[in-house]
Amino acid sequence: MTGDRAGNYRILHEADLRDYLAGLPDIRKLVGGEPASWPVTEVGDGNLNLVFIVKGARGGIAVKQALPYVRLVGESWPLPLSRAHYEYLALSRQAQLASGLVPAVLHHDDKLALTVMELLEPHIIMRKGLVAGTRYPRFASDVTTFMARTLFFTSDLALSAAEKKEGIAAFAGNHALCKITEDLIFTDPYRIAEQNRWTAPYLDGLAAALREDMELHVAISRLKLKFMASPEALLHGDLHTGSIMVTESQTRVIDPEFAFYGPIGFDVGAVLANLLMAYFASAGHERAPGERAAFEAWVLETVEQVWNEFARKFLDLWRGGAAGDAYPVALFAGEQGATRLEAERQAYMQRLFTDAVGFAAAKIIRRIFGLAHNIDFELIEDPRMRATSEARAVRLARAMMVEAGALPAVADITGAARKLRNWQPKLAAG
Ligand code: SR1
Ligand code: MG
Repeated sequence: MTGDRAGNYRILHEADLRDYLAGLPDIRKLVGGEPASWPVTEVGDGNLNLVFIVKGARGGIAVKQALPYVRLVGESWPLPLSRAHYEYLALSRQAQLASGLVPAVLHHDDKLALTVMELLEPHIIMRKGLVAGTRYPRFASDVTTFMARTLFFTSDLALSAAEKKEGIAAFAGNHALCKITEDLIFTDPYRIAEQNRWTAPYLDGLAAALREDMELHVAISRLKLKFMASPEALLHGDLHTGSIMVTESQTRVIDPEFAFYGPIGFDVGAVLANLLMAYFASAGHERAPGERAAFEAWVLETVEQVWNEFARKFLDLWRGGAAGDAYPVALFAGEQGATRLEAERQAYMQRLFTDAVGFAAAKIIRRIFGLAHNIDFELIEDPRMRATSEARAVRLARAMMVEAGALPAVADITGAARKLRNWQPKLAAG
């Protein structure tokens, strides 16, 4: 049963929430002390939901409640509460598959579209750390473990056909969240859409060029079709650096409310895109030339590690005795079979790489011309500098989307990014 159909939903304000939580014996014990003394603070800065932090004598918790509309836009844009149900389902599956890399769920209420989770402290949203120029030594290893395990073990390489189809069915109702992605990532940035925005007037010419670029329109439409029609594995669905909380020694992937069965490259591409945006935005955050060079080098190294480590871990799982109904063992017997299957694995990974690069490009372009932007660029105060960083990112993104053949390996992408670091785009006059 999902929140939409269940009734009894109400938006909880601080005092209501305190009373509600006080009525949950396990939560009350965990937080500790008298509920009347618990500070409850709404801290959500995402686009969709309410997020509260509640602290008590013994500990703290985080509480997420879905609103019946898009927070960023308001009540004029209704959105199903059922997304909280899919997020809970995804978090539960991810906890089984990638233990320790997602927050522990302590309580879920479908009717209130509310989930109580462990409080991640002193973790911060990774995007904020990247803006500050902080390096995260565990990140590449943790995020690739998360992706390799959640994507491999929910794919046809690991599941029977029946299990896989039941998985697809369990998430099929999350189509309103998919529709957000289909519109905001794969359609709107390439047409006149009311909610689009960009760093005007500097990027006016680039925005207009995007609307005329038929090669790009074909490429983005192919990617959209792949997103809509390739239920390869259970995706996180919104795996940007705002959906990851970090310390220098820990990584937690949060917020899988966009989860559904889709193309594996979409999650991998999201991580690559957000690192590349952090790289291009970095020039706009430096106070002295070269000040962030070590950080920028780390970001590009991390881009390479994310792809290489993901591919290695995914392949290891596959080689380690995949029990899924795809590639039946009986068809690959003997030395010849083993050799042919290994060649097939390599071809599969090359295809995943091409998908990931295309999706990464789409994710960069949407953050510069679509509705939802990110603080990597938004916090660059000087609009001309911001537009310069954004134009560099768009130049790489276009090449990634329509000239994929010229960038066949991850080192080609990072090499191209490095070359664009000081490129001076022609901007419209301010
Ligand atoms: C209207 S929601 C805008 C964006 O916020 C989420 O984080 C997703 O990325 C979505 O596209
Ligand atoms: Mg989110």
